[in-house]
Amino acid sequence: MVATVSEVLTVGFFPGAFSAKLTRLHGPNRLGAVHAAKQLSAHPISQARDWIEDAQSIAVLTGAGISAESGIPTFRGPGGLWNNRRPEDLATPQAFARDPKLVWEWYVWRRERVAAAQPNPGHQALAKVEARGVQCTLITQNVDGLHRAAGSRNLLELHGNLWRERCVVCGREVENHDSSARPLPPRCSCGGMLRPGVVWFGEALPAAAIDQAVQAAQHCDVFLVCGTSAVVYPAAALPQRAIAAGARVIEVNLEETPFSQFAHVSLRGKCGELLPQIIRVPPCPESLI
Ligand code: BJW
Ligand code: ZN
Repeated sequence: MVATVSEVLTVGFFPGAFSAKLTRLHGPNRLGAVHAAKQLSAHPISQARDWIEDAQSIAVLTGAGISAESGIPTFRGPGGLWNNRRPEDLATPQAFARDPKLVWEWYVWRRERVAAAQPNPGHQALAKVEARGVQCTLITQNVDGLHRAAGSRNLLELHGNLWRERCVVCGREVENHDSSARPLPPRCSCGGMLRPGVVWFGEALPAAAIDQAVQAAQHCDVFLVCGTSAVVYPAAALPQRAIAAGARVIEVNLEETPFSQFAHVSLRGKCGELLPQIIRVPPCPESLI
């Protein structure tokens, strides 16, 4: 068994202020010799760019941070949704059973914010990976639909979608983009209450989506972790699975997370600024004319 040495590099706030924090041995990597040569690359940004460019299969996990630059609040951290609200009051089945109107009012308020938002350069850079023709699975914890709006199609929405609604009685699912006033909670044609089509704490994730996400994590060459605090499971376990399966793992986050110490490259900064730097997009033929 041939082992490859990998370095964990962390970028500081100043260009070039990176340091090798840890050296460890990995099993053979699917990127093989090309990969081993490129790992000597000087700067973590060019290292990440090279790995992405050489990869035949890429998986990406995104969280609320990638939509922050579109004006959508994150959950944790400064200005986060959980700063002055308790998840137990708004994002559990028990909260909905107790006070469905309160829960719906919160989701209607969030729908209004999302309806006014546009995808940012972070979403757009990820959509371009797919458009480039490599195998790319975009796994998102976000419910805002901005990846689809940016053009991503091979998309797994692990925590559902803000615009979907599901009847608690007959299970019928509908998509509703109309945020206009209606009595809350809304009702299904069967008379049952409709609930937001998202995954709350204590609820199972959509089985097909999490199964495909695990497959993507275990079979990719490069796994990108973007704008997530990496504390909510089972999504937070995906990057670890990718590492165990031999993928190169790149984290992009404004701050250090519990996962940072395990990433092969951990880049500190905004998704909207760093992703366009590490995802090189070939120029369109027209722009060469
Ligand atoms: C930037 C940036 C920029 C900012 N650029 N970066 C103990 C007790 C109870 C439960 C558990 C427990 N231990 C484990 C559990 C399970 C639980 C869990 O993980 N809890 C932990 C919190 C401890 N998980 C679950 O309950 C899940 N279900 C489950 O496990 O089911 C088991 C089961 C099996 C079979 C049958 C039944 C059950 C479900 C989890 C659902 C999570 N739901 C939410 C709400 C979704 C709907 C909605 O949106 O309303 O999902 S919670 C919330 O957290 C949301 C997010 O998707 C998720 C993750 O957050 P995310 O995306 O990481 O955002 P933030 O805010 O945390 O982080 C943002 C990051 O971006 C930060 O790091 C910033 O630095 C960074 N950033 N700007 C780059 N511009
Ligand atoms: Zn119904």
